[in-house]
Order: sequence, then structure tokens, then C-alpha cells
Amino acid sequence: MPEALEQRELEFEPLTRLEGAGDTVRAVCPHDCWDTCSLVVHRRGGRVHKVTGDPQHPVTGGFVCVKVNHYPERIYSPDRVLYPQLRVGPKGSGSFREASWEEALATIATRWREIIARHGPEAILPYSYAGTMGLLNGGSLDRRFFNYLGASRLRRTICSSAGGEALRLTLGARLGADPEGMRASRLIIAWGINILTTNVHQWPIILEARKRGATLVVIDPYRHQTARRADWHLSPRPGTDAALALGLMHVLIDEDLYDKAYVERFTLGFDALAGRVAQYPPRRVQEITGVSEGEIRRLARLYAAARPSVIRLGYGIQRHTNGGQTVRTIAALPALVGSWGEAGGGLLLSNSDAFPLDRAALERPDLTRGNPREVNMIQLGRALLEADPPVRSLYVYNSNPAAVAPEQGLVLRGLAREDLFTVVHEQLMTDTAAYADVVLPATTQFEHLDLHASYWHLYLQLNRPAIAPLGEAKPNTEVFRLLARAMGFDEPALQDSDEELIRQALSVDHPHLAGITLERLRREHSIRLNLERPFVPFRQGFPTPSGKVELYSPRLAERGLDPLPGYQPPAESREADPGLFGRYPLHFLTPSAHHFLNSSFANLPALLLKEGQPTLFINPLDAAERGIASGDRVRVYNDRGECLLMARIGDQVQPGVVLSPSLWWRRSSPGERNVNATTSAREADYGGGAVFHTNLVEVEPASPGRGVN
Ligand SMILES: Nc1nc2c(c(=O)[nH]1)N[C@H]1C(S)=C(S)[C@@H](COP(=O)(O)OP(=O)(O)OC[C@H]3O[C@@H](n4cnc5c(=O)[nH]c(N)nc54)[C@H](O)[C@@H]3O)O[C@H]1N2
Ligand SMILES: Nc1nc2c(c(=O)[nH]1)N[C@H]1C(S)=C(S)[C@@H](COP(=O)(O)OP(=O)(O)OC[C@H]3O[C@@H](n4cnc5c(=O)[nH]c(N)nc54)[C@H](O)[C@@H]3O)O[C@H]1N2
Ligand SMILES: [Mo]
Repeated sequence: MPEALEQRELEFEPLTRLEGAGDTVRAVCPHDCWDTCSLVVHRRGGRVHKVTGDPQHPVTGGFVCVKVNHYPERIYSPDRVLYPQLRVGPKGSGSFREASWEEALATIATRWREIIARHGPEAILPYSYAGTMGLLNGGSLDRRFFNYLGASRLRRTICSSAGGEALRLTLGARLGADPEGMRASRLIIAWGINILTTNVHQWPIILEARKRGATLVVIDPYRHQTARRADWHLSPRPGTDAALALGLMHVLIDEDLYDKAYVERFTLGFDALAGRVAQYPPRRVQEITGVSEGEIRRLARLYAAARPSVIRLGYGIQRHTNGGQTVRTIAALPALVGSWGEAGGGLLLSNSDAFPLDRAALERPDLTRGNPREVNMIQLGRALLEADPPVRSLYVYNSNPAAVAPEQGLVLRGLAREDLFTVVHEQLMTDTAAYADVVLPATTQFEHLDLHASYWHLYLQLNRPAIAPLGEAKPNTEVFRLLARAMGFDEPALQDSDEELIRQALSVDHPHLAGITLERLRREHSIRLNLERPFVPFRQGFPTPSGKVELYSPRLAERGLDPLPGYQPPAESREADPGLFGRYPLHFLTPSAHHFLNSSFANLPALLLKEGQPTLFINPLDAAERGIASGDRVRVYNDRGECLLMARIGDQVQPGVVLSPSLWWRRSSPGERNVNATTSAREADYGGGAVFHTNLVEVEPASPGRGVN
């Protein structure tokens, strides 16, 4: 990048107007988390010494989570990669020598040119997810570069694609209740989400609602800290929530508690839905879910009576083979009680589509050469070992697949291929970086510029660099400019500056973005989309083809899929596969750990200390049957693999369910495998989504000193 530009991008205006601020800059938390916090970065002598929550921000409200509280430890971690590294030892050994950027880029360009000449550009596979949610460093020049190269395309499914598609099919968009509007809710159902761990800024809003008399119900097989603080906790068997929702609808219809006027005006296919729902009387739903008939009736009556009521849906629920249908079925509930259209009503899984940013302008799909194959990112292991024609080079950024992807055994075998040329652009020497041929140093959020939307709140925010890059670290955008030059690509779109990229993302003629410019963002840092407050989506109707909530989905019918909300048992369950269940009778859930964010932060000593060690929650009955005591090391296994965890007996899970807060790095995991050694790379029913929680295992005491294969 020209030097003048680099200078300009590093300029920032110290926000001395902030109360008590000396040398502070406002920034945005880049992590893949609902809250997308507005941060105040405190500097001293050119270093970040503290990161706090922006007290002026309506949802950040002056505090950050336990993880971001420790951010300086992450920026200055001994695990930081500060200079390019070239592999010197065997694959995966983590032995590297330092190199210059020139040498590293030349090495990559030479290898890629050879691969392209012999095998074509599809032999190169990019791999990234949301290590940063920044629009620039998350999906702009990287996409342009790989499109232009003609590399294999990555389907980014590891987190939310099943639920996202369910929302689009049912409501027409990934849009939902304004989290700030939930102050007015009378009933809040936190369904498959551990709010105090994954969405802590929703909590003060819930507390305000409760002060005004709201009831908080948690539906989750995990009795987590949010469940413990709820008015009522229901614990269904994993993967059975669609049946529970059908049971609630059964009561609503049977007892005439639904909103007929709303249903008449705003839904498509109610009669067909009623036919389906008739097959789910509470007695049958009790058998499927383990939630009692009485509880089902009580919740349905409460849901009909409390107005407004909101369902705060999490992503855990859609990480099952039936995850899309589950979200679709739950998403039908608000229409039955007519709670869309009320502030504090409706449902919230995602607000991503509230931000009409020009992603096509950022990613430029029009630059794509040829029609390259697609690889589903959750099947990375299979892609590296079995793809035909083979993947010869992998370029990883914004992700740590060696720790986060399912079928870990296959992923690690794939990464260990001596003939695979792997480049990892990383802030830290992660489990994945250890397998690289070339490691490139990446800047952290406090060292680069970026623009941030949110999938939860409704503010667009600008992140400005607070400090100069550490060592020779470079942002993703800059590395793709350099790679484009090293490859001799003369396409001008591959050299756009960060500022130009922001302007391109914003140049959309849409009322939500009217008047929002880079200049305004520079001045104001965080700008609410042009929406009423609180925003009540779907007041006038739904952005589906019919303009209504599609209880019956003609689009699903066309695809030959079940057009109605419905329940299919998860593929690994007693109902769907009794043989497998006979061998592996425990549902293994691996949701977010409180002190980590996926595998991020799991290298920091202070947070490792707080999290403890890789743990398995097990019910007293299941533990007794297996001769397991609290504190024992246990082996958790199935046909895919195994991991070693420390058992903790308690009421966190019911019999038949075991759970491990995730994700740990290899070096903290006994046997160097984490829970993803057991998880499945099967695709969910919609969107090719990940199914981490559809995972049957058996547990046994581990013999001391036993390794993991
Ligand atoms: N501290 C922390 N915060 C995070 C993350 C983290 O790792 N740590 N990860 C971030 C990311 S990437 C995301 S996508 C979000 C995810 O945040 P959430 O949406 O909260 O998702 P998870 O933590 O995966 O799972 C949430 C809950 O779903 C439950 N669950 C699993 N299966 C079922 C089921 O069949 N039925 C029901 N009712 N519940 C079920 C789990 O027990 C868990 O309590 O959080 C983000 N925030
Ligand atoms: N068993 C199980 N597995 C899961 C889940 C689960 O619930 N259970 N959750 C899944 C979910 S929801 C998700 S979203 C995925 C997430 O999986 P990943 O997207 O891999 O998330 P992280 O583990 O946070 O790793 C992100 C990496 O990106 C790097 N990074 C951050 N910013 C930048 C940058 O600007 N440039 C570059 N080059 N690198 C950067 C970080 O240092 C970090 O190592 O994991 C999934 N895996
Ligand atoms: Mo995620």
C-alpha cells in the first residue's frame, strides 16, 4: 500500500471528550459474538494497557465481558506471531524460522503458480470464518482475491447457516426483535442460549424487564448460570425442541388461545399447520422431549397470556441435524399469539439483515474466474483427504480449524499431509498455525481499521487503530493487496484501500443507511441504523414471497422438503438410530465456554485459570452406572474419535446428556484432542449447517496415563 495511505489509515482523533479519558480511542470488539461492543481503548506509551466498555453506548453500557477485560494480555501474548515464519521441522511440529515478508510472499506466489499451472486454481482452498467480524478484514479483498484466482469456494456454514435459512424461509429475512425493546417484554423465553455467557449485554435489559414484572423462562438441556437465575427452567432432551414447539402450538390451538385476527391477516398455511400440530398432543410431546405434559400446558398458557412476549433464540438449538426445522417451527410461534408488531414482542435469533451493506461491492463475485467447486467448511477433513481433484494448498485466516472444526481426527490428518502447502495468517501460534508451511503475522483489532455491523444490535460502528502494528503484523486487507501484486494480478479492484472499501460498503440506497457516511462514522463512531426505537420489524408484513409468515412454505415444497414446521428426531438418537444409541447412549453437548470465545482467548493464562480444565458435566445416575467420581479423568468416545476430560458430577445435565464447555487448545487438552474429535461433520437439514450437538458418545473412566489415538 502507498505510504501516504498507510499514514492516513493510522490517523485517529484522540477522543478526549470522553469522561476521565486521557489517551483513549474508541474501538469495536471484533469477535464473533452477539454483543459487538463499543470499546474504549486506554493507551500508555504507545501500548494498550486497558480496554473498557464505552459508557456512552446504549447497549454496551460501560462494561465488557470477562474475556475482553483481559485484552492487553491477548495483544501482548507470547503466542503472538510477529514476523513471517517458514516451516523448518516436520509438518505440525511447530518448528519455524523467521523470514522477511518478501521471502514469505515470494514462497507463496511461487508455490501457487506451480500448483495453478499443474492442477488449476481450484486446487487452492481458502478457509476462514469470523475470527474478526469486521467487514473489511472479514470479507472484502480476501473474497475478491480468491474469486479472481478461481480458487475453490468455501461454504461458510460452521455457525449459523441452518438457522439463517430457516428465518429467511419463514419470516423472509434474518431479522427480529430489537434487543433494546425487550425492556418492555412481559415474558422472555431464552431458548437454546446461555445469555450470561454468550450475550451478557442482553442481561441488564432482561433485569430491567424483570423489575417491571417480566418472567424469564429458559429452555435448555444445560442447567447453566442463566438457567439457574431464571424463573423457570425447562430441560428438553437435546434435539427435540421442534416437538416441544409443536406441543405448545397444540395447546394454543386446542384451547383457543391463539390470535385469530393476526393469523388470518399475517400467516400463510395456518390450516395445514393445524393439521400437523394435531399430531402433537402434550402427552406425545412429553414422551419425545421429557418435558412434562403439565409444563407444556402451563408454558403455552403463559405464552398466550403474557403480552408482549419475546423468544430470545440462540444458535445452539440449530446445531443439530434437524436444526433448520427446529428454528422454523419455533419461529412460527410469535405469529400464533400475534406478538410481532408489538415492541418487546416477536423473536430474535439474528438481526443481520437489518444492515443492508453492499456485500457484493465488497466481495465482487463478478470477478470469479470459471465456476469453481464449493467445499463445505465443516467437512474440511474430508476435503483435505478425499477431494477429487485434490486440494493442494490451503490458506487459513480468521479461523482455527484444527480446534473448531468437527471430525478433528480427519482435519489433523489432512493438515499433516506433507504435500499440502498450507499458509496460515494469524495473530497467534494456534493449533492450525502449527501445521503451516508459512505463517504470516496478523494485526489485532487495535492495530487496524474496520467497519462493524452486528447480528444482535442495530448500530453500525467504526473501529480505528489505537496502536501501531506489533512487529511486522499486517491486516488481512493489506496481505491480499500484497498477494495480488506478488501473483502479478493487475486487476485494480484488488488494490482498493481500506477507506475505499468502507465507502463501497456504505454506498447503498437504502433507508436504514440514509445519511450514514464514513465522515459521520469518524465523528460519531457508532451510529444507529435509521430505525424507529425500539425497532419493531414486520409491522407492515413480512419480506416473504406471500408477504406473510410462511407457516406453509411453497419454496420448501418446491425443493421436495417438508413444507410445514415439523419434528424429525436428530440423526443420532434412540428414535433415529437405535443401533448407534445402543453403543453410544449419551448425548454430548459442547456449547460455548464462559471464558473463551470458540478457541479464542483459550491461550490466556488468566482465563485458563478461571475456566479450570477441560470438563465433562455428568449426571449422578450416569456417573454411578459407569463408576465415575467427580474429578476423575474420563474418556469420551464414539466411532469418530475420543477426548479426555475431567468429570464433574452435578445437576448441570439430566441423565442421558453429558456436556463440555468448549473450546480448548491442544496444549491444554490431555491427549492433544478436544471435543471436536467426537463431533460429526454431517450437514444439518438446511443451509449445510454444522451439527456439533447431534453427537452420541459413551463415557468411561480413563486408565491413568492412557493416550488418545
Ligand atoms: N463466552 C462466549 N461467548 C460466545 C461464544 C463463546 O464461545 N464463548 N461464541 C460466540 C459464537 S461464535 C456464537 S455463534 C454465539 C453462540 O451462542 P449461543 O447461541 O448461546 O450458542 P451455544 O453456546 O452454542 O449454545 C447455546 C445453548 O444451546 C444449548 N443447546 C444445545 N442443544 C440444544 C437443544 O437441542 N435444545 C435446546 N433447547 N438447547 C440446546 C446449549 O446447551 C447451550 O446452553 O456465542 C458467541 N459468544
Ligand atoms: N464442538 C464445538 N465446536 C464449535 C462450536 C461449538 O459450539 N461446539 N462452535 C462453532 C462456532 S459457533 C463457530 S462460529 C466456530 C468458530 O470458529 P473460528 O472462526 O475458527 O473461531 P476462533 O476459534 O475464535 O478462531 C478465530 C481465529 O481467527 C484469528 N483472527 C482474529 N482476527 C483476525 C484477523 O484480523 N486476521 C487474521 N488473519 N486472523 C484473525 C484469531 O486469532 C483466532 O485464532 O467454531 C465452531 N466450533
Ligand atoms: Mo458462531
